[in-house]
Amino acid sequence: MAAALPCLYSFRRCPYAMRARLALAAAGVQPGRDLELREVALKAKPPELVQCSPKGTVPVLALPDGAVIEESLAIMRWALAQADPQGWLAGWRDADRAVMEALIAENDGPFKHHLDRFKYPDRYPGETSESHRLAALAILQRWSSRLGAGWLLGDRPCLADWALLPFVRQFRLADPEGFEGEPGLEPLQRWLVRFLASSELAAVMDPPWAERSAWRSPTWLYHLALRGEWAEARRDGSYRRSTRGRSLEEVGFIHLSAAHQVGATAQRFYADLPSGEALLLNIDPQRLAAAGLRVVDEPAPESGELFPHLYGALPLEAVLLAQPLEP
Ligand SMILES: N[C@@H](CCC(=O)N[C@@H](CS)C(=O)NCC(=O)O)C(=O)O
Repeated sequence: MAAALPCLYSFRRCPYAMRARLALAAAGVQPGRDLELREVALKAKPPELVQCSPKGTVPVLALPDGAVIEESLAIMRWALAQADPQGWLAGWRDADRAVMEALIAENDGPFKHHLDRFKYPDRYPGETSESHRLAALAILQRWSSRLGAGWLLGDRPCLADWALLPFVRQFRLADPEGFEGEPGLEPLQRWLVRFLASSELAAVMDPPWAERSAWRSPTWLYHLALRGEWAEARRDGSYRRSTRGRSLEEVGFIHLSAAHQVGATAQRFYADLPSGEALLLNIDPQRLAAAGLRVVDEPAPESGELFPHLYGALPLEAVLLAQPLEP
């Protein structure tokens, strides 16, 4: 049996997860070979993540010996302890490392605080987005003044550059034109542009570092639904399709798949659909049981392979996530 790999729970667009992936990639860690990567949807966290890290944030690195690293910065340090060929931490003096710590603390504390309130004003009623934009900008001005030689601590990037860049990227995304037109920020604008165009960033924003759809938990059940039929079910309050072109009433049960069966089911019955027309429903079997519904494993007529069958209509509250099926 193959040895268990460390497992990284990640979310593609999360700046904390991005910095962790950047460090792991820099250390030469390869998903599939050295690491299992599990992309999660934050609104439907798989039980495996919550079990190993009850606080439920990403990134989380679960090691084969049972240790769990729950903070992005700690994951970066773990990665660099494996290998640090670009010298993110290696080769710097203690005083430089102390400056890195202080910059990262300023980012994770005050800068992130103001960034959230500027970027998501709806989540913070009573707060003025503009005052938070200005407070974040004041921090960016200070960082910018450090970038004379190109990077925060000199002429090569260090841990702090990689730890801060995903957050400055987010600040820009909230108002790209405003950011690019901001006077007196040229060194920081150049620093960010170089990062945005970098092969390092590109590598961790695409598979295998960042899948476009969530990892499938073996503890959940799955059903492929047509977008229109799912929209109808949401209006009606429950879903009553058995499989493509057949209703629950016609068949007597709803066809489901286990995690490992989704790919083959999608290929067999939904491969001709335009992208986005088939949705993968992630179903919590405990919620089915709580609703008094029965799921029975029964053989498919031709292959004899056992598939889960749901006897009854699928209640909306048992569906944790409806995600477009990726080819
Ligand atoms: N201090 C943590 C913060 C991680 C964090 O807050 N991640 C966000 C996503 S960007 C998260 O998982 N939020 C939980 C949620 O949205 O439910 C770290 O450095 O790893």
